[in-house]
Amino acid sequence: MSRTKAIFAGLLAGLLAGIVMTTAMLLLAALGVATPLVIIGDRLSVFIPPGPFLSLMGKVGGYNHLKQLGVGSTIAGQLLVAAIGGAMLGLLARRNRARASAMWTMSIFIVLPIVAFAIALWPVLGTSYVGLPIDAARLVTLVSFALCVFLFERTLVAAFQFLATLKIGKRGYEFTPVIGRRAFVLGAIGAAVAGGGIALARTLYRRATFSYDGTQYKGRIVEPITPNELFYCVTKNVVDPKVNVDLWHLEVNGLVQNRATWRFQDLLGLPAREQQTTLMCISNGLDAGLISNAIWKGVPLRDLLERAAPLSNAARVRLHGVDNYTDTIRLEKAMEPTTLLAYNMNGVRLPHRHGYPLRVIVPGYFGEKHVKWLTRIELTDASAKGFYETQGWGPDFITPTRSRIDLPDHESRFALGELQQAVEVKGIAYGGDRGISRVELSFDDGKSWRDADIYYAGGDLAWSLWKTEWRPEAAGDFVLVVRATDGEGDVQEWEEDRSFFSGVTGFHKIVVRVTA
Ligand SMILES: Nc1nc2c(c(=O)[nH]1)N[C@H]1C(S)=C(S)[C@@H](COP(=O)(O)O)O[C@H]1N2
Ligand SMILES: [Mo]
Repeated sequence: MSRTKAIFAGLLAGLLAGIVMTTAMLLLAALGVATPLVIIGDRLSVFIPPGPFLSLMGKVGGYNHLKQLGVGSTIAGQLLVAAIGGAMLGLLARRNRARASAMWTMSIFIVLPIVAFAIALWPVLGTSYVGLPIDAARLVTLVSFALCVFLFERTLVAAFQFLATLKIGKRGYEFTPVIGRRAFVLGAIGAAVAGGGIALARTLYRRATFSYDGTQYKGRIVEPITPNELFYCVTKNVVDPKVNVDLWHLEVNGLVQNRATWRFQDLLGLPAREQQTTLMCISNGLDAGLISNAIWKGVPLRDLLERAAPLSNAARVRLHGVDNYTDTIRLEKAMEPTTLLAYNMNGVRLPHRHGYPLRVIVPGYFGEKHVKWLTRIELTDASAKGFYETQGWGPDFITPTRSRIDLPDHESRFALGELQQAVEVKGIAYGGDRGISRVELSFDDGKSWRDADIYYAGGDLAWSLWKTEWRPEAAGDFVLVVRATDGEGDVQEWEEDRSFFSGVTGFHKIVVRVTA
């Protein structure tokens, strides 16, 4: 068998086996199992610092495109590695038939990948999009991966043997004269399987988060309480979990005296608390709408922690979602009565995209800490870090005071002669868990200020809504600026030396053009 023919047969067999394996992974993904297609991205993204992360995001056109690129290149990379693996098999089989025994191919193409997979992806193996507890999820992920590589190895060997015919003797595999026809048959099989894979990928694409990830809530539509369908949404996932509550449970473990697991029904039986709390993403720009307000109902985290009895060296609480997302909060913050394990949002069960069946509410902290699809509460020492924190966001995640003008629109125009009534100026003001005591407006880019009317006071943990009437007296370009004072009397400010990755501070400004 010539060297070229051996490589060609191996490449083709490898590619076919790669397609079969990828299709199997897509099928598993459709069943809610974590596959390398997405968890490799999860594992790698924590190593990208926020600066390069954002510039990469900008280059590819946003978070959703970055995720698509991640999955796409993982599939492409997988097929490439599969083809190279096949070529390797071709070369070795040609040189030494004994080395291509089942023992050998199984070690190289099954055992080695499983070991590498388990080691490299250990932190993200406990992922389940149907909500299996972390340890069970890790086992399912590993067994599923093992199945995929087994399928790869068997397909590879069978396809290679189909292309090459065994000849007795030391010369190993030998091609039959009909290799062209056989290659065609294999190609047809590959195309058929790839067709199935593409159909599966389409189904998954429809289920993916692309339609709603990055949803903002701002402008004319803003009300005191954000309706669930309009609540801003951010997720690291390509396909979000859809938790089956019968498979799911909540664990409390780590540095505690009494470990515990809770079923959803048990949590519903505990004394509940209802509170209005605003959430805002750390990446929310001054004029952006990654901020919303809802009424959350659930169990204070403290009630579960007290029963678990944290050990004296416990300093932080690590919160794990079923999607391998984690974040941590200080134990003292976790013990505050307003830090909730929420199961209701505006009077109904949490929608899937907002963390069904259970999420954490941490008033006064950026959205990152409000872990969705919560499945484990782990008491840890002081060094534990979360997903975005590992990337380099933070460090403190406490929300500074912010405000935004929702009406009129930036760069809107009014003609003095046509203005029958005053221009309505309105917006939001948010002071973390400190509340809002005052809102002021400037119509001259901050030179002078006047009070706006707070027409909806959301309390300490939520935003307040304000409005004021404006009667421009002359034509010209006006720069409108808003600034809020929190409940502790601190005026919103621009912290010059604060990193963008700690969440921006400053003032929202708009330009309004008034013509004669
Ligand atoms: N499990 C999990 N929790 C998560 C995230 C995630 O990707 N996975 N994203 C976080 C981020 S970055 C934000 S801003 C908030 C958004 O919550 P929302 O989509 O309900 O508005 O959820 C946080 N909790
Ligand atoms: Mo976020």
